[in-house]
Amino acid sequence: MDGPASVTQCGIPPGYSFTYEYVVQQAGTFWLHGHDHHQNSDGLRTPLIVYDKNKTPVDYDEELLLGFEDWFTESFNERAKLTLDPTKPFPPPHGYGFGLINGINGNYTRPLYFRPGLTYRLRLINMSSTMWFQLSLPGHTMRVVEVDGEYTEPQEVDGIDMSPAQRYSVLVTAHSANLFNYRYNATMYAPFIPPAAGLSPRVFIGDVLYQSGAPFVEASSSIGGGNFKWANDIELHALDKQPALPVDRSIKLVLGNNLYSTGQHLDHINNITYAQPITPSLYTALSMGEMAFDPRVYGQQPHAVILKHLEVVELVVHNPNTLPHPLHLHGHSFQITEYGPTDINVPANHTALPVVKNTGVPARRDTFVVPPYRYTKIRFRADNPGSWPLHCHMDIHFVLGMALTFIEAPDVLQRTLKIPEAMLDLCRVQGIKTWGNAAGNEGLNFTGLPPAPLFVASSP
Ligand SMILES: [Cu+2]
Repeated sequence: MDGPASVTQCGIPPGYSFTYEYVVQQAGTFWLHGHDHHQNSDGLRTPLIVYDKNKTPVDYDEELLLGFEDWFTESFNERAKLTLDPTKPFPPPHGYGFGLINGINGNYTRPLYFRPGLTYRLRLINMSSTMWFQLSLPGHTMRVVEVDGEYTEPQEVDGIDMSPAQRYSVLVTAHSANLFNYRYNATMYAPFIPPAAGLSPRVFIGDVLYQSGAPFVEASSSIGGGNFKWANDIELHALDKQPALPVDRSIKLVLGNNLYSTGQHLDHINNITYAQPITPSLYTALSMGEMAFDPRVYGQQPHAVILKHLEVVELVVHNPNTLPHPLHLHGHSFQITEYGPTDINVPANHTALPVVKNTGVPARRDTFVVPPYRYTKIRFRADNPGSWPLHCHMDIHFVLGMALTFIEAPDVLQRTLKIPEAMLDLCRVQGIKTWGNAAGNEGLNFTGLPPAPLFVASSP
């Protein structure tokens, strides 16, 4: 019931409907979105809040939601055409996105209404396809208590900085008197989009209203400057105090963008540029018997990595590029254990930042950033049999192939999982086989699957 097209199911065809039924196992701040190509970029997305069944482990009086989105005047396809054309300027005309907060132009979003003395849980969700968002409430203190659906020990910060797909909950206690009103500051930016007055970054100033008519307290300190403290996931600790897992297997992944034999510059992980199989990878895992352990049956471009049931996997993800990549792993929360400098293709004039680790009680989350010329290490236990994508959550990078597929415990899957007929029907009505290898054939016969573009090592 995870949703990604050609991974766990066939997409819902136009004019059809499908009901997702699943046991909710995790409370927290989530969102849902179309997961076929660039559907998220074109707006198929919405917040999804899961409340605790029992008492919430952090105390607050009320909660407020701020959902952040980027919005462009062109469709994804129109924008991609301009962005990927090396003869066109970057960003393309109108390429500076607009920012939406709670679904409307962020300049017109309803104020946050505070009552004196109450503690609010602000749920923050960045549903953008491309842009980062920062939030601060000058004159108030924030305490981080949740990251991507995982509670953390409360930690005081001045601001939150979210990549696409990341979420946070912060507690804010209102002042005890309602003599003044305040403002919040939401800044939309992307580390790779050049500044342009009023366009990048785009700043949205919203009201924090205690009493209408009361004077506003203007921000005295500069956001992001001096001692300003952003939330930093490597410094957070899981509330349940789960220690760093002992690693059974370490997997090195290198992110990149290179020239391929098609003449295009494509994104890749370990030189393989992702493309969807014909038969969803999960159905291949279920129907190929012993061969389900052979990564080749999933096809070359779906880039299957087979995980053994219950092994603790460490991913060491290197980013020898100038852009940060926000990577989302499906099916797991993972521990954030280390950031450090990559040793791959580093320009001579680059100043390496030091290694930072959290191998005591790390925070868990489901979307992590690999900054430029850094690596990030994460750990998780392969205790959720399935087929789970790892992919960049900037839509353009996902579309260009920065993704792979973890095939987790196919033996356990084959013993325990039965796909509902209504889900298989989504494939049948589209003439897609629900068994066999990536091409819907026996063994290693891939007739019908387009050939994988070849990696060309040296870019012109
Ligand atoms: Cu990316």
